[in-house]
Amino acid sequence: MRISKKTQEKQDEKENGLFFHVKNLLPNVRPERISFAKTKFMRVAVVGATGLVGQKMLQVLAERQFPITELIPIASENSAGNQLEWQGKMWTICTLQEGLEKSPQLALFSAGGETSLEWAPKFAALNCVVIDNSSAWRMNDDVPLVVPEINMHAIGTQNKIIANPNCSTIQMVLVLKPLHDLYTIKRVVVSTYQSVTGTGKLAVDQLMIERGGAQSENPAYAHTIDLNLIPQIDVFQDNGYTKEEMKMILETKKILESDSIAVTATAVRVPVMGGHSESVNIEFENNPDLMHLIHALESFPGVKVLDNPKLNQYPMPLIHAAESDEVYVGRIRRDESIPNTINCWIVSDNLRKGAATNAVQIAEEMMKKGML
Ligand code: 2RA
Repeated sequence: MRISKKTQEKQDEKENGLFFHVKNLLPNVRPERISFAKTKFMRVAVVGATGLVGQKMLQVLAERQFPITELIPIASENSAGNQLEWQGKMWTICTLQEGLEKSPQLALFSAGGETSLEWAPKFAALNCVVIDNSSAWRMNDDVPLVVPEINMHAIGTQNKIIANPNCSTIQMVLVLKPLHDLYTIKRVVVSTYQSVTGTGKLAVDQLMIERGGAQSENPAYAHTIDLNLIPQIDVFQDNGYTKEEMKMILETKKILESDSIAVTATAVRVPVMGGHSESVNIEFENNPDLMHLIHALESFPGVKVLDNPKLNQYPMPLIHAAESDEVYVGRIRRDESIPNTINCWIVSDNLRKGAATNAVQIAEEMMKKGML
């Protein structure tokens, strides 16, 4: 599916002339393969292996040829004992306790905050590196919150639990980072348009059942999602913001290592597959040069600029982001209502760069540094 999409894009490129500001449209560049010879054993646990993110983690581990000698898929007691196929072999799904007893060197957790709070320290105590996709550890001062292109330096040899940021934060900070380095960000105003895949299988089922004209008997949301928008992601906090909005605010400051960046967010669930989208207004201390700013984005790893208004080209979740590891940015323009400010539109596959790919990249970088 990815190949045909890229082929179509290349065809479009030929027909329309060169895309403005597009670095390249080649399929994702995979990192150099980690030498398997150097890694005699790599027992890797995937906690939450049957969920949407867990399944994507397995897909990304296989695609990137992460050197695994033993896969330890872990899921709920209900699934334990079932077989799961991965890389042409059958692997038995374990409980957390069974997985712990297999003493993995790496565990990718995506099974919710409570599971992570209880079990991540138990795995870490056995010298296992835990990369946790829940929000449980993200704001803990002793736990690095990492996007590899930005702050691998936050991980020290003492860190056994590493937090994977929230999906909507990852795609935003990848765009903010090169711009903050150039012009110093004062304030960010973001509104999100988040795919149902961010909630999980139940939400995808709800959308599809509603699209078929029926009502889900076990809905993920309190409201209809098909042909609707829900301006609530996660639970409300005392200040009137949702937990998702507060994650974006707090995690951005931690990853960019700047308490002075003011962030305000409105997070909205939309009946969309393929990725999360964000309308982002960024105010700088210094007046940005738009061409220079675009060049900085084009040069930043993991970011692709797709911005050609004359040809109606801008990033879209289903068309560009789905099954891609890139963070796409377009609609880059000055906010003419206020000095030193731009608007842009950021789109990325929330299950890949927003979750699985980022987690696997952290593990790859730790291996390269001899931390794993
Ligand atoms: C969502 N950000 O989209 C969440 C998933 N981590 O609901």
